[in-house]
Amino acid sequence: SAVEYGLDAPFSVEYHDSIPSTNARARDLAADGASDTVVLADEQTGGRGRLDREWHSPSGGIWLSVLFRPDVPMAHAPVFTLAAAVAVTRAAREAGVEAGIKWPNDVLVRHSDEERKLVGILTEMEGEADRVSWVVVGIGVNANVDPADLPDDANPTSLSAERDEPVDRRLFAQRLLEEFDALRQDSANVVEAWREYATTLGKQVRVETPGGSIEGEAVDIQFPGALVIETESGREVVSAGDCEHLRPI
Ligand code: BTX
Repeated sequence: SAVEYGLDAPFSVEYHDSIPSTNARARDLAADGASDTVVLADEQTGGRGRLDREWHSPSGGIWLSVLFRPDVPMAHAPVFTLAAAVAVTRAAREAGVEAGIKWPNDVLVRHSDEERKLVGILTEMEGEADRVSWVVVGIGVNANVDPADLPDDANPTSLSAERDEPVDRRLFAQRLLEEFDALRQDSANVVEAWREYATTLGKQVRVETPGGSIEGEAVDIQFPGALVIETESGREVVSAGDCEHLRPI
């Protein structure tokens, strides 16, 4: 069913009942020269995660992509993934759901036995090394969806399952975009805000990267989004793009 979004956001908003992928649509808009645009859908039929994984996007979620053109070098762009994670965590907490952030791009809710995945974030970009041309930050929020309709190997949860009642999607998207807008213009403070919600720091972890696995204590996050791991042989810094999996050990 169509949602009456009518967002009062610092972006122009394009709404779809159903679309293959809001990120793909936002990339097309970028190629046409657009900026400061949000693509929002009730359902995606070809939602994508990182490393070309599938992102299940049934009707009832908040599937959105933010297209903008920040004046930053390419290497700084990962900070916008952190900004999105902070923004969505704040919106979730305002909606009564105690979410936290698992590096690099998951927003989770802790239950006694496990952490369940509430949100996924996928950032894509294009440009030159010294300046990005555009960034698309895709944010998939399991809002009013039944976790039973999502792949259970991912331990999914949703806002409606956590609250036992549906969330007002218009209000949630509005808060999320307001927070994101403020953070994208204040990227130096994003890392600090991120630390406040991080569930990864202080834990023993194993990170799988293309170069092999790295084990140790996750001790800090570094601008623009790398994880610092204290290993037996010293400190290692893993960029978000190199993380294939992160597991507690
Ligand atoms: P990721 O690669 O970190 O996570 C993908 C994995 O998450 C999948 O392999 C699957 O196990 C699990 N998964 C799939 N769907 C869900 C779901 N709805 N809830 C919980 N777990 C799930 C995360 O990638 C990045 C996802 C970004 C999605 C947004 S939605 C708007 C935009 N459009 C688009 O196509 N992608 C982004």
